[in-house]
Amino acid sequence: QERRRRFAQAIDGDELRLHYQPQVDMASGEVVGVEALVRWQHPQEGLLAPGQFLPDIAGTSLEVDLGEWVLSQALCQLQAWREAGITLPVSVNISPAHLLQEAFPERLAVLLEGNPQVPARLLNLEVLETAAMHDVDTAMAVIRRCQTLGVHVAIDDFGTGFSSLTYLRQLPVDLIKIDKSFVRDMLTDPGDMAIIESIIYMANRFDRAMLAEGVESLEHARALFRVGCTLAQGFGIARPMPATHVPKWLDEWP
Ligand code: G
Ligand code: G
Ligand code: NA
Ligand code: MN
Repeated sequence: QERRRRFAQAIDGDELRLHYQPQVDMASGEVVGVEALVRWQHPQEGLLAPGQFLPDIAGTSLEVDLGEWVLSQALCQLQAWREAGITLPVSVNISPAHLLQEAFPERLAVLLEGNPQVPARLLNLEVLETAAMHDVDTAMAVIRRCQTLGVHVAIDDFGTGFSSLTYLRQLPVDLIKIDKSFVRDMLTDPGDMAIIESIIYMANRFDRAMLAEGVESLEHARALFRVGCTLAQGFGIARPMPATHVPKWLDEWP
């Protein structure tokens, strides 16, 4: 497919960018990290969001190539920020193709060794609940081996996979990200609020940290705080931004 060939060129031709969206603790005001989100700076079509190209490469080896690029780029950025005196954990989205690859932890180890000044604990892998569901045993083994390297693992879009309870028990993740679809309507839809409260209850029972995504307003932030979720990410806190904007944002953040 033409689109795929073009994307392969984009990886090699330096057309991909990472934007970073802050994650904060509303209780302490602390910035706990940033999530790396890929963009394609297309020479003709402009800055493309993942939704405009990820579907084209889903299930192909390009997904693995993209993941490699994102990981090494994020590690370079971690190193650059540390050299600038900024110690900031970075979360990276890992595609199902990577999570279900038994060789992935070794590959990750090599990438980490390539950046010896970056402590592994500053890297956080976000895996999709739905990806883990395809093959729980492999996902579990891969997650554990990544954690052995020192990296943290979060389960992304939590609650959208319909088997949340079982997977929460089996997957040894450090952080649960409450999907933004539940957060969006939590103020008006009692069903969504009930799901959020249930996720928080479960996360506490299983002793996992949790973060709400899609926090767009102060009202959302307050409501989440009230039900016991203090970690948050969303347009109401900050939009994803280029790495060059992050130091200024950190300076201005309360
Ligand atoms: O940034 P945006 O809201 O457009 O992202 C849309 C989707 O693309 C999200 O579900 C996000 O998880 C995914 N995404 C963003 N960056 C990456 C990436 O580097 N790798 C993978 N696999 N998915 C990503
Ligand atoms: O699937 P994932 O959780 O990785 O999705 C991250 C995506 O969500 C990013 O592409 C980001 O642009 C988007 N996003 C981040 N904050 C908000 C928000 O407050 N509202 C909405 N609608 N999308 C958000
Ligand atoms: Na994510
Ligand atoms: Mn998500």
